[in-house]
Amino acid sequence: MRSFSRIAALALLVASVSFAAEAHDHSAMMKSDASVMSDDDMMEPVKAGDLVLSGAFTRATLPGAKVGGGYVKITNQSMEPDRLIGGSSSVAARVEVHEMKMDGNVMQMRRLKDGLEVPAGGTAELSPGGTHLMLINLTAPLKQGDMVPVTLEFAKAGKVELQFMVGPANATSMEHN
Ligand SMILES: [Cu+2]
Repeated sequence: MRSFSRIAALALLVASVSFAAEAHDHSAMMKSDASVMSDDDMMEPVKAGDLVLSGAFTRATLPGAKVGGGYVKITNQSMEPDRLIGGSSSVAARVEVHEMKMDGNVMQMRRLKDGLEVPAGGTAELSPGGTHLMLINLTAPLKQGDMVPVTLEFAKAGKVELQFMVGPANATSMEHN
């Protein structure tokens, strides 16, 4: 009886140790992979006329943050160029198209008044550190795992609503490289 309980206790100890090790490995993996989202998180590409929009994502924001970024890849299957001229969202007062530009030694962003061209048969990519959508005056923090509806407006294709997946604050891409 005594040896049985000792074996049972040992088995329990081994089980809990291996569980802890597994939990630890898992959290380490989650941490190192936090900036890249898995294929499971990716939205299906959205077709709008001759445009295909894919990999739409935004990033989690801290409470009180006024702005968030929006990133998406736009492919134009037409022989004519189109132009992303703006957008709107229920989670922000305004949505603008911004570019990053060096001003002396300082990287600044500013609104592209004429929007962003999507070349004929080509691609325009909005990405962190580059041209992006700016969600201005957020109505609430963007929470990781949520979906945010954003309507993009194109000169030719018109208005297209799509869902942006909210990734981690440091997400760099939703595309699997
Ligand atoms: Cu911006």
